[in-house]
Amino acid sequence: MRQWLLPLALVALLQITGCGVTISCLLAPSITGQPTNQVVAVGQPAMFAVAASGSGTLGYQWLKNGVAISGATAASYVTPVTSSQDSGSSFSVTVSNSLGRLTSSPATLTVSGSQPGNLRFVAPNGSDANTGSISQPFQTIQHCATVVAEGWTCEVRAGTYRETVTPNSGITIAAYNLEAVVVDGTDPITGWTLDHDSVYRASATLNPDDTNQIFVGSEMMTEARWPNGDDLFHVNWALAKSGTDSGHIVDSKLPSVNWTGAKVHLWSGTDPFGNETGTVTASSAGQIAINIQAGTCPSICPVAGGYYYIFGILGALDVEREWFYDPTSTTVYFMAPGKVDPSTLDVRGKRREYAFDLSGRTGVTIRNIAIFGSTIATDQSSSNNVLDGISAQYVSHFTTLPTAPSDPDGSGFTILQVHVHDTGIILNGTGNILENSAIAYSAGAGVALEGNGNTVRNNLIYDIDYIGDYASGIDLDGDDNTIQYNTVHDIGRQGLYVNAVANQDVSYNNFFNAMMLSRDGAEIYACCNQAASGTRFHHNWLHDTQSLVSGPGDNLSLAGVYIDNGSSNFNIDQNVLWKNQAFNAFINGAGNGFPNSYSNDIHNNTVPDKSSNGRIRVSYVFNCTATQISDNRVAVPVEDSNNPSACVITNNSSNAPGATEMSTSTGVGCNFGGCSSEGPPAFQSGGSVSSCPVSVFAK
Ligand SMILES: [Ca+2]
Repeated sequence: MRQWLLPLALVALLQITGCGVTISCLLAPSITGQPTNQVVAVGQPAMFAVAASGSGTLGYQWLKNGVAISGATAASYVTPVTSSQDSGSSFSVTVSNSLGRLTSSPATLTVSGSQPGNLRFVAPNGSDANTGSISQPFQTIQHCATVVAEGWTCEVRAGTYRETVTPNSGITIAAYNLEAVVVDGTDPITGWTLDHDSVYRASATLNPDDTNQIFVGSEMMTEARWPNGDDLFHVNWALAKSGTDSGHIVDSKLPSVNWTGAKVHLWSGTDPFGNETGTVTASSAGQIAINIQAGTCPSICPVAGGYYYIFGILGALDVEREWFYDPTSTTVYFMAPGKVDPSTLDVRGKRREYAFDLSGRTGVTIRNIAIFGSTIATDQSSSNNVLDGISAQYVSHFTTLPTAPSDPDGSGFTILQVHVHDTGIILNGTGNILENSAIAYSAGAGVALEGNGNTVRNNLIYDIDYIGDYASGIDLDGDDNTIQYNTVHDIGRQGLYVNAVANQDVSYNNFFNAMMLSRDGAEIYACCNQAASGTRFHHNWLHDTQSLVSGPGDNLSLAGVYIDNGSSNFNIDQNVLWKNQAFNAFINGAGNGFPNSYSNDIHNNTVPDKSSNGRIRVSYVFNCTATQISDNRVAVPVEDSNNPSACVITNNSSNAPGATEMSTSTGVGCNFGGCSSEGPPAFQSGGSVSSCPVSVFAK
């Protein structure tokens, strides 16, 4: 597994506090992430990790085939180099504190029979004219990946590789011996000269569109903007004032800059369930004229009280970390951190969209490789590829939400769909697997799950959809997909956007902190007029949905799961939902001309949430007789409102069965360093809800 898990696992341990500073909540150990099976080549080490929580200092003891391993007493364990005799061994770990001890599920080590004859090596100091042996390595991954045949492996040595790899089918590309390998989509920017004040300029050809990013080391810098601020989610918004309309923003705080030609980003309207962008066409004191996409008012629309910022103009470049790119003169302007000469820093611009392009490829495995400022693509003809142990940061970036060329459903909200399907890790085709990977920082999706029969398992996906459209932690298109054991958190809008509804298994995931830059949505959101078949959301944790700042539309749904506008036939059971701002589960039957919804079944979930807003709500289902809300363990009554016919709402109370299959041995979410989160509170005897979270839920 991954070298970076070691420090992250230690950090995760420090973060597990359960009840903050209170001392009344003493928790026995529990395992929030089980060790997973590992496959390594002969002669390589393997790494096993566990995520656990509990009060005080946790003790660990790893076991091989049930026998304690001397010295293996941390949250993760790296084996000695493996031989074929190790294949089939079972590894588990006992976790203990003063209140108890328990042993994890076993994980199996498989040692694959790769022999030196079908290995080739790549190293930054190699040459593509070499033979590819370990002492005469190639220099580029691309060269290795196109000269070896099916069944061969490219072993990549430590270093940074600036390329887009389009490999042969059937090969494996892996970090040799868990060395730190980065495939980087950025190139250095050099040749800086002082332009004015502390702003330097350099000649560089970046992209002519809205996808440019500038980095210093691993930190993303900020495209010049007003008001100043560089947090992708806790945005420093300006507030549009009285007089603002669909063609103007009025704000006496606007600095006296000629904003003509700048871009504007808005989170504004009566129900702003998406953000919008536009261009500034004229500028005067306290006012700008803007050109925004038509058709979204009043829901998503420039209005007084709406949030906005202006960006993409040199006149806005006035603080450290800000940059501006002029595509006409191919010049980058930059005020570096500390106002230093950028020549003294590692300044880089994004130049490549993909680290790996597996379009049309079959049977490629990419393992234990980090990617930066780029992502991995597949297409409709990609099949049976495996992405394992990928650590990806800044996968996709864009800043504008243009009108889409087509509007198939005629809703006029095509700005919501910008880059929903072609950003993040793009898993298209069939039979592909993304597992044991961490994906962070995407303006669009974290994973765009476009094809059929693909699997997304045991991944950590966070800081996604900072553009605030319908891109999601996981965008679910195509059918027959499996989404299990993922932790998905801190998302501009929904954690999971359900766009295809046949035979989807969404289970054992931990979704939280969705809807940070949006309204009227949920951790899991299905819309509109979707008729599901064989699709089940079960054994998930769905919690802590909230908009980061209040405003118009803030009283609408910010739910755990939300079946919206005429969608039908979803099965939602054995989930635990809590601390979602408005409704833990919500069926909104019909609206906006959509047909009636029917046959949604929400049963045997546990909702340990005392807030009156934490109820399960069923509204506007015009024929509700086939809708069932039953056996849910809830602290507040189910809301049955505006349903002209009776819904089947039975046995929901603090003494109902609830999620009977969620117990202390149930693993939820991913299971490596960084995956731990606070668990749900618990119902207590008598039906009250504890004020303390517990790491796993037990009735
Ligand atoms: Ca600025």
